Amino acid sequence: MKLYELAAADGRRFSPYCWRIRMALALKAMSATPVPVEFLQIPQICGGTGKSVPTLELDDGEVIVDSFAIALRLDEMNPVRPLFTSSAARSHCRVIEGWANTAVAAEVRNMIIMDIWKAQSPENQAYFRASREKRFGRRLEDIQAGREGRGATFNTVTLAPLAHALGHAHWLGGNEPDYADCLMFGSLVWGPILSDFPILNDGPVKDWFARCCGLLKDEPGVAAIRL
Ligand SMILES: N[C@@H](CCC(=O)N[C@@H](CS)C(=O)NCC(=O)O)C(=O)O
Repeated sequence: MKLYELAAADGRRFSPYCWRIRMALALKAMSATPVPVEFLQIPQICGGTGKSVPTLELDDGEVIVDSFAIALRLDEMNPVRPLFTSSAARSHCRVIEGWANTAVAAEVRNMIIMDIWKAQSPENQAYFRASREKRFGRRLEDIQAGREGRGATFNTVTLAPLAHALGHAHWLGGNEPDYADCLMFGSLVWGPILSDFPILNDGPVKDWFARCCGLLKDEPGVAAIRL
């Protein structure tokens, strides 16, 4: 099977949603052939079926778009080392997904949005700037401005629920990592992949993030992460 993933001009893979699936595959000891695509190539994935990344294309031609749908499908295909151990776990992961998307990944994006832009090829820079400035109603420079001040609040307020959970268990999945860990890891990892701006203070979240990096040390880009 093939995993279409977002790549920067130099090949670095940085999408939070794609990293969720990269980690999910690693937890399940499954593999997919990576197909790196840049922003402007996304509309052509699988003849236009894959409208966003990650997109998973199975060997029989089935195409699955959306990271959560892909995670559910991976468990159907291979129930060993489940990403979701129960229907309650699936439901709780939806809560974490909503929070991860709207608060965590969004705040990381706002702190590194110029770094995201810089990492693209010229034509993808133009697309990224135009689409994001239209979506957010502000220049990229203005979105990122003041990140030094926001970094502290991000750690003490936004990430407080994560630090709370990690005070009670080694992983968000409890004794073993599960899809909850993938959701949060993906939402954070694009910071250190694309930017020198430090997004994590010392503490339980940073320790857990380092444990996730340890699990994924063979994935391209992870060994280079400096926290
Ligand atoms: N809900 C989707 C969101 C995926 C998503 O938004 N991916 C971004 C890349 S990080 C994308 O494909 N963007 C297309 C674009 O900006 O043109 C998921 O979880 O897979």
